[in-house]
Amino acid sequence: MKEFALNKIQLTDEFWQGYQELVRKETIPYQYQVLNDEIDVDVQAEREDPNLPAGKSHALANFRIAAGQMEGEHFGWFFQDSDVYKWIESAGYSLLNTSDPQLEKTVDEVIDLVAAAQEADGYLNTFFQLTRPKLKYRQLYFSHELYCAGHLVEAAIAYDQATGKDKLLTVAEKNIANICTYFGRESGKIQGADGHQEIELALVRLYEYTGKQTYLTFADFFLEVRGEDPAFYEKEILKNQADGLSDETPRVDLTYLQAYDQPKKQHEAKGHAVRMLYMASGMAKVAQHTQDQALIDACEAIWEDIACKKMYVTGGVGSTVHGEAFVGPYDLPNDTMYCETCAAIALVQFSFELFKLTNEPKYLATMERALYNSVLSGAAIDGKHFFYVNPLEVNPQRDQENPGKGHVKAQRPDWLGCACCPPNFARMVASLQRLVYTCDQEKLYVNLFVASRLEEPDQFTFEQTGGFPFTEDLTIRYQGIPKTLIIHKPNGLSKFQIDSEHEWQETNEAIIFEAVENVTANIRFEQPLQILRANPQVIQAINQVALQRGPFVYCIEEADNGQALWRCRIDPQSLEATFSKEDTLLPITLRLAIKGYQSEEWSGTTLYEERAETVIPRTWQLIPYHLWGNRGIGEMRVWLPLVGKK
Ligand code: FUB
Ligand code: ZN
Repeated sequence: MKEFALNKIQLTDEFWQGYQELVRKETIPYQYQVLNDEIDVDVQAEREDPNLPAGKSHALANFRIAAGQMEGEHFGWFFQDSDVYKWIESAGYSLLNTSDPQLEKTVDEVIDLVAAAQEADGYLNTFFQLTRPKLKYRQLYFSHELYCAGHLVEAAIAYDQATGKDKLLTVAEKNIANICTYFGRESGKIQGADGHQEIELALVRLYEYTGKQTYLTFADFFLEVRGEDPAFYEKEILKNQADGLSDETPRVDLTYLQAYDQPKKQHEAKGHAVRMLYMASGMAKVAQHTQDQALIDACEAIWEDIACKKMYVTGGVGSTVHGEAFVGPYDLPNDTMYCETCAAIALVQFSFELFKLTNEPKYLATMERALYNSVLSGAAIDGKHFFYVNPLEVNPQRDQENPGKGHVKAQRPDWLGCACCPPNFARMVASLQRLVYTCDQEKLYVNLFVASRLEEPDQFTFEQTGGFPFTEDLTIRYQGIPKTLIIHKPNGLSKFQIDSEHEWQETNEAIIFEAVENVTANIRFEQPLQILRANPQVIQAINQVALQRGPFVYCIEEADNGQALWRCRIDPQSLEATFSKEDTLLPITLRLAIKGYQSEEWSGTTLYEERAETVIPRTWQLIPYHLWGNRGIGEMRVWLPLVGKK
């Protein structure tokens, strides 16, 4: 199964077009100003640690210094270059959607700068160029050189697609050629993988874009070589010491790096969440072309481990700040977790690639859960403030007093010293339409209810119209060569009613029109409120429920309900729910009011006492989770405790 080039899909969806416009008009210009240090913004460290870079971005300045256009020193994380690449990628997609000569000119200038910073042999990484040139490709246990190269490749493809300008693609291919001269199976070449995965998936994309087989071969190589020799990084460190190049003696955590074994032999999600999911996306992409059964089995097992044991109801992943990582099964704390925006984006990506690999609809359900909740919560509604960590429960005062929660912020900062998430959010939203459709020889798959028009010249047009998730209907029209339409049903919809002159079949997951040439169908459905419980092994959610409607998980916030949200109590039997249009947070969203209870105020000063809880009736106001944190600092929670005795 394959996806469509972005320019074949025209979004008409009010909700997603709104987000794409926000990214185009606000996020992309703002991010450029931050990367260029033009505006005075509060650049916060991602967690409380005085040693972490903060205060400014300096990402473009690093390129200017490397290009010899400016005096100075490298500043910021050793992967700061990738912020620029992801910004170019989002600008590329945005230009594909809407032409903008001023933005294009700015991107051209940035690309000229990137090209100027590249060394004659193709090497490009401002951190190593400016701080430790003798250690290029020699500190893979942390380096991110190939991670940055991967993001460069993805940016180059987006910009070439959008504008037909291939200058960045030339830079990227030259950089990859440089990597290929140093890495490989031949003797004397490096037989190890980068500390942070990304190159694997990017090389497959480059293969798909250029048709050059060598890129697929190298993607496969980087997956084969990771963990093949678990002592690789230790040897690298010792060699640097022996050669007098570095006296660093870091502890290498092979689990964190997913280098304890070869990826195809890994069957659980372990270690750093973004690395894990970028690697898994690369595995699924390689397997689409090689049909390597070991890789397919590993991908499926890793995904099951995540979706059935390690994912939050919001689609967030990464239960701990320690190593920004996965932990054991069912351990899903709501207020100390990580749930990095990049990890949710990576889960969307991995699920999508697995769907392309297997045709299994369960992957789409997870993709949708992460997309509408943990990904969208990554940015504020002004498009200029960003979460790195996406908690499910916040109590600002307690969080502030607890050093174990230093990473949990109740308000999205202007920017982050480690700014991987903000431009990742922008590129995901700007390229959203790529997730909506896929196809194979006979079938067209409609993966999401997102109003849009798909045109495959000389073959077919497909259109879906409707206001999902804010209305309960969808009209589809297909015209063209005979195709089977598989229309995937989004999460939590029920009672489908289909009007069409053509026959259809309905399964739990999809509505199917077999081999049609010309079909119109009106689809109506219900979006009931879902009262979700977690598997009881998730002890953090025992005796609590989460509320969801369509794709949106809901939360309660202090802004609507006052403080002490822990006093909220719910009775699923008598929970009367009313949805109403809300237009102060987004042009459209649905606010939810539910009849529940509030627990008594604990009178007296005791900490423990034998007493029964009493409750009084109370209405609680909820908003979609992705919109929390847009109205000042305050409490928030997703899981709501069940009432005991009334
Ligand atoms: O290391 C690059 C990115 O920065 C990771 O993917 C994020 O988790 C953050 O650590
Ligand atoms: Zn991130």
